[in-house]
Amino acid sequence: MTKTALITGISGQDGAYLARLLVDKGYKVYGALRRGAGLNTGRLEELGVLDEIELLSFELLEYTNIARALDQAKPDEIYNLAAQSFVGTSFDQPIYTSEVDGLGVTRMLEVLRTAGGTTRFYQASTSEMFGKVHEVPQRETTPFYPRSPYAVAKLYAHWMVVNYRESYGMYAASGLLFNHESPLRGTEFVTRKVTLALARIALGEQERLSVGNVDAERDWGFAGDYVDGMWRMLQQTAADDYVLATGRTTKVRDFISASAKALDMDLEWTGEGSQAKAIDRKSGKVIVDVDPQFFRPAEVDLLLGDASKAKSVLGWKPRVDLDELTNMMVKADYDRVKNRTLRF
Ligand code: NAP
Ligand code: G4F
Repeated sequence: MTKTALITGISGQDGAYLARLLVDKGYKVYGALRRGAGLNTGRLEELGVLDEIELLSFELLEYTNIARALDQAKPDEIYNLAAQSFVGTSFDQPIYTSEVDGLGVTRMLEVLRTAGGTTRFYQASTSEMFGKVHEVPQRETTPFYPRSPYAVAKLYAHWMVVNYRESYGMYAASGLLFNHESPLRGTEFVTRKVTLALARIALGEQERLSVGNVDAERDWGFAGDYVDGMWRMLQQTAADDYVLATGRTTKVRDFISASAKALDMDLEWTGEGSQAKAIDRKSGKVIVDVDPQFFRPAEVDLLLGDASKAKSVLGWKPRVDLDELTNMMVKADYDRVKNRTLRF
């Protein structure tokens, strides 16, 4: 029998990859889309899945929109990917972020609970909840210490998922996902900001890239692998929480160097903190510097995940490593800039 899925946050990076995956598995997919000045469907078009899904108008702040989307889609599975997902913005918009990323999830759970039924629910939780980390690597049992309004809101939502599971027996799973990237990543996130800027620099369209804390370390994987993990979490006998991560952590400055290398640039770093700079050895030009406007009031210095539980229970493992991911992102941005096909 054909399964039906409802994906919120369909216009985002993960929404597009998950829609592609579920359509390929034979699902009927409804995508819940926020309508702004225009329809933000570029990523769905890039993966060739826009015409294979049904879009529903949806704003997570509107209780009625959630109820209507559930009524229209009658899904077997819901993937709640919608969120104000940029950590930096959460310091400027802490109340809005809490409303969407925190209370928005309670709204969804309440609508689901009162509707009854057997719909399975996936919540997009995050490694940011580990924040000022208590242990390395981080796993499902690691205590949380959120360091941003985004992470605090996501932690509230995570505990609501656990609470609804324990209180009402709902199938509600929480994915503790470490950073995952792709050519469809938003340009405000550091990996895509870097690959796009360096592609422009290589093509003579930009002089310099300015970033924030180049010593932050992240466990970066490929988004296409992580949506497969989300799906696996909803195929188990009982709902649970799982870390998805690669088990390798890399400094921002090393990601920048590797991206530059993929464009035939050879960077030499000098200075520390706000004085850090990278010079291209071939041209002698400073092409990367640090602008304190990109520092955060509180930083998550190091994330490194242990996905052993997902490996043993879900049979999940990442397939694309960071070197492949870097090359994939650099090539996509280089081609987009060169061919003037940049859309997001
Ligand atoms: P993304 O590209 O920023 O996508 C976020 C999506 O949420 C967009 O479709 C956005 O719609 C939608 N949205 C935002 N506010 C909304 C609202 N008020 N009502 C309805 N929709 C709203 O994020 P992503 O990287 O795909 O991540 C997906 C989810 O996983 C997010 O919840 C994120 O917090 C979480 N997560 C991501 C990562 C990661 O590394 N990517 C890791 C852990 C957890 P618009 O297009 O209209 O803005
Ligand atoms: O790419 P980022 O903005 O990602 P961040 O903050 O880790 O959050 C992402 O991953 C989370 C999972 O852990 C998700 F939950 C969340 O939704 C989002 O997808 O920043 C990564 C690191 C940070 O330490 C930041 O301070 O890079 C550092 N950084 C240094 N310079 C920069 C920059 N980040 C951005 N965005 N821009 C910079 O210029």
